Amino acid sequence: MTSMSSRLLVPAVLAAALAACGGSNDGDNVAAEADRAGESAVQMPASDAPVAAGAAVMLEPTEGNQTRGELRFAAVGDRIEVTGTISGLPGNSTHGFHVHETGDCSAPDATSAGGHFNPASTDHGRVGQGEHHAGDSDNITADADGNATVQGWLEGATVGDGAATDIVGKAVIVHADEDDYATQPTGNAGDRLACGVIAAR
Ligand SMILES: [Cu+2]
Ligand SMILES: [Zn+2]
Repeated sequence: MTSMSSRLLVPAVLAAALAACGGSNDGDNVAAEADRAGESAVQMPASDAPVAAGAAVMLEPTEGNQTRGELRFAAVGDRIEVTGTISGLPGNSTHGFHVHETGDCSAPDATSAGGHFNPASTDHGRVGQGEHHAGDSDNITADADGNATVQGWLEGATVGDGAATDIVGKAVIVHADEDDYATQPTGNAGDRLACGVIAAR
């Protein structure tokens, strides 16, 4: 800024603008500080407003396998959308993928996770096509590098509401083979490559 003494005759509006930019007017700065303090003191809305229900799972390999991944579950309408990535699969392969009834991955082969999550006591099948388990989701497909992008969904399940249909605390299993959506009660999807327990988030 040039010498203030040469600008004594500038219009008052411009002088005020310069003061605001330059911060040379202590009186204005004090007033501005007071305004900011007033704004920050305004009460924020109560923070207990409902947020979208969601959960997540970290999948870890079972004994002798390398399959792992991270998935998220989000309630969208009356479905649960499942998104995430899984790695360490054989290249260009297809695998059954379900929520299982017991949140216990402690067995080396993850059989501790039990059968498919089935709170409605229905037959195994394919989500969106007639009768199926609440834990049934479509097969996942790995690319040539063994990575799969998951964009599946569940029907008949809920997230975080504590109901019998709640998937929080249940397990997710990635299988060695593809689900045929027909064989009872497993879809004949074979061994368990990875397991994780679903946690609310
Ligand atoms: Cu399964
Ligand atoms: Zn099933």
